[in-house]
Amino acid sequence: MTVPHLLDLARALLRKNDAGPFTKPGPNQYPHQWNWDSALIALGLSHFDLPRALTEIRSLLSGQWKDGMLPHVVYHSDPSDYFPSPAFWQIENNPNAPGISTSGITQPPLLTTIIRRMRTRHSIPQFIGEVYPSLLKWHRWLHTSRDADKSGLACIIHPWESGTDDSPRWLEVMASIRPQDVPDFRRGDTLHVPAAERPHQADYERFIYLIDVFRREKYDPTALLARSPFLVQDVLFNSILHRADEDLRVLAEELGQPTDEIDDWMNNLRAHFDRQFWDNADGLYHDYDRRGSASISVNTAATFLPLFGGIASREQAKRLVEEHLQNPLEYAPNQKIRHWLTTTSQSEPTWEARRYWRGPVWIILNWLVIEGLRRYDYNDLAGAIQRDSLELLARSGFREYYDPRDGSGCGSTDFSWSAALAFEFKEGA
Ligand code: 9WN
Repeated sequence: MTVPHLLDLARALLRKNDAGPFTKPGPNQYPHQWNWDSALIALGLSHFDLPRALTEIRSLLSGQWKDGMLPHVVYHSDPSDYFPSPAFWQIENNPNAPGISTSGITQPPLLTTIIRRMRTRHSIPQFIGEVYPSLLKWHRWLHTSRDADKSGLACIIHPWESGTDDSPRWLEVMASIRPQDVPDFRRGDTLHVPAAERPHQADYERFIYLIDVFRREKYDPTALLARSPFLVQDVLFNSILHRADEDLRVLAEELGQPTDEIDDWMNNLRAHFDRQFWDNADGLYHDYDRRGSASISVNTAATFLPLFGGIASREQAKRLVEEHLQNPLEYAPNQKIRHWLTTTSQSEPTWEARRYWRGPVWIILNWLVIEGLRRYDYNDLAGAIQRDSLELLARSGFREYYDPRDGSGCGSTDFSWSAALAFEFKEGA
């Protein structure tokens, strides 16, 4: 299939999933507005309908809490079979909740970087001026209400906040959690996707148990830092945050706004990043379990995100690329794995080819890694992953994730960010 034809299909898909003020990540599986999905969808839309792209972002920001928290889901639309439903979250018990239904947790802060990218291609000074205060407030919330040790590193309190929900990075922490009195719930996620491609029931119970803990604490940030059974400093989340801070700083300068506060966040995060995450023996970045005070030694593609964040040194980047990314026992294609980039290293015993975040290729991760590689001048490798990503999209359609062995599609069909990112991959194709 030619690239122009693929982009016609991508445009048609984003139009099809358009639900008025927002775009559904997947037509059946994900019928509401998700935070980092929306950022990528807006980027895709900006290639052919800038006003609609800006609407996507305004709709997401309409769900922002008064203290700055930008929720992982905004429920603009009618009831659906997605679980949790809006009512399940009980956000009305928090005085900062907005006047619209949302979840009570957040997601990786990709939005500012996406807005800056759009800004390099379009003249949107008025829009930037309009959204800047909301972005600043979100970043400030992450660097204060989620900073458990004054390190500039944000904590996540739920695997859903990582965006990589079922990653084996979370298995040990999840196993340490003993769910009690889990409220009755009926999973919606296995109605549209085979159960073998979704999280195990024991993990799902913990997902729901955590929400129950949070709603009992009325989403008070201090109480959640003190008592959430899941409290993790995540390499992927903090790399994206650092990159977003850099991009926020550029926007601030353009607007003539002060940058000292942003500089402090970045300096603080950089001063603590390696100490908390870098494992010099393995040449990998590992997440940190704050509740259990332990490094999480699981090898997943999250380890490459400091390239996207611009936090790795040249030497660290070299080790990540040469010892891991290009290693056929871990990430590089081989006899068994035909496609870039398996979410989890094949060397991990928990690796599974088709289960959600345990091994499949996700287009978002390919894009984040490509961007990171380009930042460190690994342009040939970035190009190879980009070509492979385009081939997957052309051959198997816009799916949520792909089996890295044969490229067949898994999870939701007609997945919006896979279509949106096709527009980014076309550059240099
Ligand atoms: C829970 C919407 C979201 C993505 C996440 C992905 C998945 C939700 C779910 O779908 O998570 O937030 O129900 O599985 O893991 O990254 O934003 O596409």
